[in-house]
Amino acid sequence: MRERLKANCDVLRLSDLVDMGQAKAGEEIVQADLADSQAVLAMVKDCQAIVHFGGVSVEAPWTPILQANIIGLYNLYEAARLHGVKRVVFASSNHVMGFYRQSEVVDALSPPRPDGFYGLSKAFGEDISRLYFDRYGIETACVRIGSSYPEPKDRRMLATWLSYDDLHRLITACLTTQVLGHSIIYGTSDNSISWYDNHLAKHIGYRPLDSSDVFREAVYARTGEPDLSDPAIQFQGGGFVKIGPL
Ligand code: 15L
Repeated sequence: MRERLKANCDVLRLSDLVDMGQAKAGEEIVQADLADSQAVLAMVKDCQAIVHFGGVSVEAPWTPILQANIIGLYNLYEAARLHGVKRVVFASSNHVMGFYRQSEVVDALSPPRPDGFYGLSKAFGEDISRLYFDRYGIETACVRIGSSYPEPKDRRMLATWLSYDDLHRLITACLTTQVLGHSIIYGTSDNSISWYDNHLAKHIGYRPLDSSDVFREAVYARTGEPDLSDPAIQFQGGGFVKIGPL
């Protein structure tokens, strides 16, 4: 999103745990460890809005997830509160809901069923953002991103795919809708096969313009018949439901 998000602001402040090199025109770079509260405080100073895509983004052992996704989220919301930032777009994940079946459709009110420590940490992010909305009025869009890649890589991603352009449209909608509140929205393109119902997020005004449908035949042709006894085929979280010590 680095290039696309420049259209949304005068100055785009970027941050990562690792060195991002030189800032380009219209950018600032603040290297920060999310688990370091002082570093996060400095990162958030003077920001008008936060698009939080940091942290561990796949299933992983508990310790790094605790540091970046749990303590890191607390540090981020404390920094937002202290600096008066009023809007956050939080990259949540479909893995908050990974143990729903691929034969089910979930909406924003379906109870979370995380498929691992990663999904659990995203459910925590959704909860802490709700607390900071209820107490301090910091609005957050919890975007349960499906699979954002140039193309769907497998049959599961026909349901979860989110094009880069639609992801940018979605972030833009979250940043610009007049009243966001604390909202949960599924981040996918306009895919005919879908496990997600966004009828409770109409106020955000997101309209996907892309669809996995154009890739469907090719994906079917290059992938084998699914083994219906495989949990990765049964559950929405796909292979994530089988990763790690759980
Ligand atoms: C995610 O949450 C991950 O960040 C991403 O790497 C994908 O694996 C995606 O979910 C997915 O479910 O395909």
